[in-house]
Amino acid sequence: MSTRAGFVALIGEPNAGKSTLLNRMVGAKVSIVTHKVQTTRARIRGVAMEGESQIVFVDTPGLFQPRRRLDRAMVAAAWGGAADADVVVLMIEAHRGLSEGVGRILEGLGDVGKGRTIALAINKIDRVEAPVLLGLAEKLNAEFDFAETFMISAEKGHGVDALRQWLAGQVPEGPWLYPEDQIADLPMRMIAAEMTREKLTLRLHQELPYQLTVETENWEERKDGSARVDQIIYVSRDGHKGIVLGYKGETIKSVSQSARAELTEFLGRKVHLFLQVKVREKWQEEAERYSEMGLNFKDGNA
Ligand SMILES: Nc1nc2c(ncn2[C@@H]2O[C@H](COP(=O)(O)OP(=O)(O)OP(=O)(O)O)[C@@H](O)[C@H]2O)c(=O)[nH]1
Ligand SMILES: [Mg+2]
Repeated sequence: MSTRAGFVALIGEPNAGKSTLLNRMVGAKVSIVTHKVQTTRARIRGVAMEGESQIVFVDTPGLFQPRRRLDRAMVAAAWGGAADADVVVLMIEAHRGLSEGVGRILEGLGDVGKGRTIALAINKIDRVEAPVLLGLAEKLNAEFDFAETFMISAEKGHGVDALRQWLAGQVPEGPWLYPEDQIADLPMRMIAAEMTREKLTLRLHQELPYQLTVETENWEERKDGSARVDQIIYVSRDGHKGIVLGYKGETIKSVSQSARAELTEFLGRKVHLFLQVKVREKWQEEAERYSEMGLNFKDGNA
């Protein structure tokens, strides 16, 4: 039997459940997930095997109307992911339906989607009744010519196998792109920085999660088999530093503990995690911050 392999981009509005689906498809937490919008900032690949097919899922930042340089770079990365993929899966939230944002994405797909297979995945079906779903599927298919429609719950796993099996038949024939046992290609230092950013996003309120970035500065393998990981949290204002640290350093301490626990589990060995908060007013205008995130600085040009 001949093998197949290809890229499947997951696109959609922020919070649609793209990262949750990627993690489920891959069977490991490769991409961070929070209940807040704009969690994912760059493209993250995760590899899934289905029969003789290797499906490389590409998680993308949510598509929204960008205001800042960082927003623009994120949205560009998402559309770039769609443009580079063999198959695009548009994910929408069942309970939100055909929102204005989804309407704008459908317009964008008119161009980017040309000559590409595009499927619809209505996610979070656990939140609505069946008749609502059928109506929504009909409405969306009247708006856009989807190759196939799936009703799924990325979180609970409903419908996910059917989607994966269908995708396995859609990716082109060809040799596998990654070793069979590889699930991700993000460098470990970046995965570790993302874990810390997830804990910060969960812990901090309002705009703050969007005003910071995390970088792994140093990674040292120790003789006893443990790893020492040093990370910097860049914030843009003095006041933000105080909030990230928290009263008597409580906030940063709890963030550090949960990030360390996750990293320890991921690596299967002891980790010493050291976090430092630095104020860097203009970090969102620094090219190096973008390359560290896996984004293209110039994509953010207005
Ligand atoms: N009820 C329900 N919640 C879900 C489902 N899938 C994802 N979620 C939740 O939706 C929220 C957003 O999930 P993410 O996977 O981070 O969404 P995303 O599309 O990657 O979001 P961005 O990275 O911000 O673009 C999280 O709280 C998930 O737990 C689902 O099938 N059902
Ligand atoms: Mg995401």
